[in-house]
Amino acid sequence: MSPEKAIAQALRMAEEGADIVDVGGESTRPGARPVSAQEEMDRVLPVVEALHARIPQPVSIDTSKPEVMRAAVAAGAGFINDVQALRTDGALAAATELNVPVCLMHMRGEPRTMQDKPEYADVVGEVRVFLKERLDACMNAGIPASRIVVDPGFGFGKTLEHNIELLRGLKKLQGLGAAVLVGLSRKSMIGKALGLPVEQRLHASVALAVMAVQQGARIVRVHDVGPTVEAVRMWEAVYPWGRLG
Ligand code: 9MG
Repeated sequence: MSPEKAIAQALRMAEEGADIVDVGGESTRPGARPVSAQEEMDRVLPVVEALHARIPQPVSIDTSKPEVMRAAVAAGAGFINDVQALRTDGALAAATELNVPVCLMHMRGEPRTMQDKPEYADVVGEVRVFLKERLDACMNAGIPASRIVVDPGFGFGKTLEHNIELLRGLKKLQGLGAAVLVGLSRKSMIGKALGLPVEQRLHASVALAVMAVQQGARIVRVHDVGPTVEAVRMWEAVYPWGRLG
C-alpha cells in the first residue's frame, strides 16, 4: 500500500473514532515474506510522521525490530505493538528506553510457519503462562505494568477451535494485571467458521469485537472502526458497569 493510501485510511479510522492508530510495514499473515529493517522503516516512517502531525490519537508502531521501534518513536509513534512480545534481540531494551506503552502478543512459532499444525494441551492456560512470563520480563526490565497491554494473538499459531476456546476463556487473562487487547477483525477464523471471503467479514468482525469486550478486552484492534465503535458503544449503554469491572 502506498504511504498516501495508508495515511488516508488511518485518517479515516481516526475520524470514525479510533483511540489508537496502528501502522505496520511487515505483513504478519501466515507465509508472509520477512522484510529488512530498512525496508520497514522506508514504509512506515513517512506514515507515522504524517499521522503524528495530523491527529491527536497515539500512533502505534507494529514492529518487532528494535531499530524500527526507535526510529518510529523518534518520528512520533507513542505505542509499540509487538507480535513477538519483545523477544527479538534488543527489543526489550529498546522498548524500556523508549518509555511508551507496549502490546505483548502471543504467537506460536513465526508467521512463515505458525499455522503448521499448531497443538496445545490447554490453549488458554499456555497462552496465559506465556503472557505472564513476558509481562514479568518487561517489569523486571523496568517497564511498569500500567504501560503494558497483553494480547492472546488470535490466529497466530492457532486453529479455529483454539481461537474459539481462547475467546471463551478470555476473562482468565484479566487477572494478569495488564489491559487485554484482542484482534479478531476479518481474521481467517471467520472464513473457516462461516465460509466467508475476507471482504465479507464485517458483520462477524463486529460481533466478535462485542463478544471480546464482554469477555474483558479493553482494546480491540479492528479494520472497520465506525461500525465497531457504534456496536461497542451500544454494549456500553446496556452494561455501563461492564467497562468499570
Ligand atoms: C499486527 N497484528 C495483526 N493482528 C494482530 C493482533 O491480533 N494483535 C496485535 N497486537 N497485532 C496484530
